[in-house]
Amino acid sequence: MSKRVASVLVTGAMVAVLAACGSGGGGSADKGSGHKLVVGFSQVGAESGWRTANTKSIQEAAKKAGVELKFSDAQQKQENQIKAIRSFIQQKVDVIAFSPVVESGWDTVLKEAKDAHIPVILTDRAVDSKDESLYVSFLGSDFVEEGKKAGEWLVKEYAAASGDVNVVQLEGTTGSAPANDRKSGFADAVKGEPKFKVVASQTGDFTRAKGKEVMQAFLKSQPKIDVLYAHNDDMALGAIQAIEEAGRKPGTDIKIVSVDGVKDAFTAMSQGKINFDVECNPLLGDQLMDLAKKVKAGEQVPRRIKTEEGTFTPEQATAALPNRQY
Ligand code: GZL
Repeated sequence: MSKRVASVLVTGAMVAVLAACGSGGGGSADKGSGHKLVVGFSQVGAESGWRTANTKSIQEAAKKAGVELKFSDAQQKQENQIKAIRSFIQQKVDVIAFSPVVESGWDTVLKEAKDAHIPVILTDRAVDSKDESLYVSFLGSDFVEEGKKAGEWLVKEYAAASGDVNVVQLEGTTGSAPANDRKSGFADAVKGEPKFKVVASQTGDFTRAKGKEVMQAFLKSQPKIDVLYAHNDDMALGAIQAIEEAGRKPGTDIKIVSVDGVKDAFTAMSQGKINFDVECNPLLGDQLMDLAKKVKAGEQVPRRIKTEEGTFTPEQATAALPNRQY
């Protein structure tokens, strides 16, 4: 069974303080000052099973840690996240945390938070800002690594194949860190193997509906599809519907490699419909609350905290299904 390691791997000179702070659970976050720690969190949306698990993890962790959480759902719109951050600044929250829906366009509002002396923590997705003073820490996965793992599996899976292997790619939200990085990591992993041809690549915006719609278009426009690489399970699950409605067998006629590792994808794997899944861990809540407490207390925290994740074959997913939390 693939080892699912959600340990914290700390980069940079700082010593990891997260492990020392235990589960972050229990007790109030006010350290006897009487003031409850207030965190403003701007969430991308509710576009996928991964996202709802991430939201649940953050909300439950806040409750457990005695943190007052002001939570806003941006419905995948950057302007809504910017509005939410401005509102948190007006409310003078202690810490702002968010998962940026796209990488660019954050400097202005993050500068406003900095001028208001409110520290910002990035979770899940990164920003491409050059000014590192605009946030204190980034907690989340390495998406390039995830794309690489998907590509490496494909290279192994088709090691004996001689002819062209036609790949279609369902990309995540345009401009988002996971879409950019999972695409580049995958491309790097297969670039030495000319047999792999990415014959079509388009965004499915991380949703089932769009994933299905784009896969329907691929099936119409592409004479030969051997593999689907989906940047998340929800798009893969939508694509499975399209493949089956076209009278083809997902996992057999068209092999599928995906990312996230949500329960519904594990069920599809147990049915032979998805061939490999690269895990992306959404359970960041406890680590985020521990970070927020330390940041508020003025303690040193790591600039980059990377969650370690596993990969799953159908056998491993089937075995993991009964205990899968999300
Ligand atoms: C990855 C996260 C992505 C997931 C998708 O950390 O940002 O967004 O892979 C989700 O399921 O929509």
